Amino acid sequence: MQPLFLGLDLSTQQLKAVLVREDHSILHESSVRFDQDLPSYETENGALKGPAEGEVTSPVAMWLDAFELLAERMKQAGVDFGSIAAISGAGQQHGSVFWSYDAEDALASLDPSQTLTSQLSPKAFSLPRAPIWQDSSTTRECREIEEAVGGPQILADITGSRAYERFTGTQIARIRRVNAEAYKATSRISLVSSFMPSVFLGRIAPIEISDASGMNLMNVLTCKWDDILLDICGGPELRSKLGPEPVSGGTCLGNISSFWTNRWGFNPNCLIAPFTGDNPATVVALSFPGDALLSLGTSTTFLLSIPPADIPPKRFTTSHLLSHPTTAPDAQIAMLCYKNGALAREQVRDKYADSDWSNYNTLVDSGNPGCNGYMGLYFPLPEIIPPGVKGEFFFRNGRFVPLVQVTEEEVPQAFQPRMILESQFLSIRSRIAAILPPDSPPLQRLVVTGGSSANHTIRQLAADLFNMKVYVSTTKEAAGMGGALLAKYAWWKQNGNSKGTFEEMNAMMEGESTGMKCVAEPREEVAMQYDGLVASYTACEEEVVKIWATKDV
Ligand code: XUL
Repeated sequence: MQPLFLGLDLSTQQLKAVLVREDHSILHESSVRFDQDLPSYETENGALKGPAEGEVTSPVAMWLDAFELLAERMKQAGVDFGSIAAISGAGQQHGSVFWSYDAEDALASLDPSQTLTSQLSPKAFSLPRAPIWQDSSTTRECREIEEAVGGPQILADITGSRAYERFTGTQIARIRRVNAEAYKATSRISLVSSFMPSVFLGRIAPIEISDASGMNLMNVLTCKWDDILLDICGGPELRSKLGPEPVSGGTCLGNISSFWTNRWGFNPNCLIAPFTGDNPATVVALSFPGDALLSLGTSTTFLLSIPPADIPPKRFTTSHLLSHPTTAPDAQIAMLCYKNGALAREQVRDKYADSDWSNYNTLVDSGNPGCNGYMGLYFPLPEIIPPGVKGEFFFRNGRFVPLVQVTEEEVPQAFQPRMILESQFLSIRSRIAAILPPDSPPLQRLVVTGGSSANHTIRQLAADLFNMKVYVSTTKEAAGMGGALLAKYAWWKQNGNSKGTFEEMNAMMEGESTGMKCVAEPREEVAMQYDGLVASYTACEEEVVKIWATKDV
């Protein structure tokens, strides 16, 4: 029997499965979309807003239902669960699941004749809704934690990031403040990525190092919890709520629980490995040294695998430094993350291109770089970069056009599809030099992934604007694929390669998994025009930040 490896990706809008063979080729993919497939939870794009300003959550029971539905779909498609040798995966970063004191018992005694949801929800959770990465309700806690350690740069020096609203430490601090009862009733706190293996193991799994870097609670160089930060965010009891120190990718956490063997026919020897965040999993699946990764999903992220920084530099004030899931301490990941990615582009498509991507592309293709002097910054959700800014901001030849004055003449509608792409990408481009380690060779390739990476117009604009050749991988589901590779890594280490590195495992499979195809090349004269636009973008963004500070929109 050929061993198979399952990678699961619990993202904002769906749960996906990628099942691969030992040579990393894909045997099967399935998915469950939360809004469409589980409408009773009434989520919009997988999330619920409110009740408090800035709060964004997802129902934990919906995720459990999604596990059942996904398993059902895989079974219908003929997947032989008994052949799966190991499971790992990826979760949207930062989201947290609060377990009750009944959780360990409930997980350990799951009855295979009943569903996960009926047995775990609500009794195994002290909060029925998990705060997710789109949440921006913790500004007060962000300032408090930064002040308590001596400022944002000091926090970034320790954890790899200054305080961000979505990071789990401040989320915990806010729940402790506004819902002390729930905090008290919490036995353990998981990230989305450690919640998933917990359900497979039948006990609460440790948190993984790369995803732990998105909490503002772990020392990014030593990969250990920082007691001072733990105390600031959750008091002395937080250490026990977080469980053991974070673990590396490829560790073997144990075997799958009898619930899964009896209910779905999994092999009792199936290994469960730590899951990581969706962004680190994408790096694991697609990154080669010298590549930049642009993930165009619900969020936009720009990712670089970099050698470890011995002196955490000033440059990390708007970017993040994450421990590498498999290669820490010899590598780290630098990341920029934007909340307004695909959903913001879709809003512009719906408003100005008749909700149709081919109309959208025609409008983009008929415009010029720099949109004849127009620039538009679009932040329907409070943004991460620049922090907290919300709304739409337009400029004509560098001059701010207040929204009340926006007429067809001032800001032509037909330019907007191109304007949003340009400003989203120029924001990244203006920050690349700052996140590259000093003396780095120029980046070789831009690997694009995520939903919008299938759009040829967006690929060409990226090639021109970043002045890099754009590649796509044959692997469409990069995070799920990264999860499947992490599953195989744990299994491979258990099977005679205990000291082997992830890179060694992959080198044996060269060419099988990561077929990269060049899909767009920069056009020299267009790329030169974009070089000149970086400074104009930065000036507009600075103006937006000033305007936002005075709320004079
Ligand atoms: C990364 C981030 C998002 C989520 C999306 O910091 O917040 O990219 O991981 O799933």
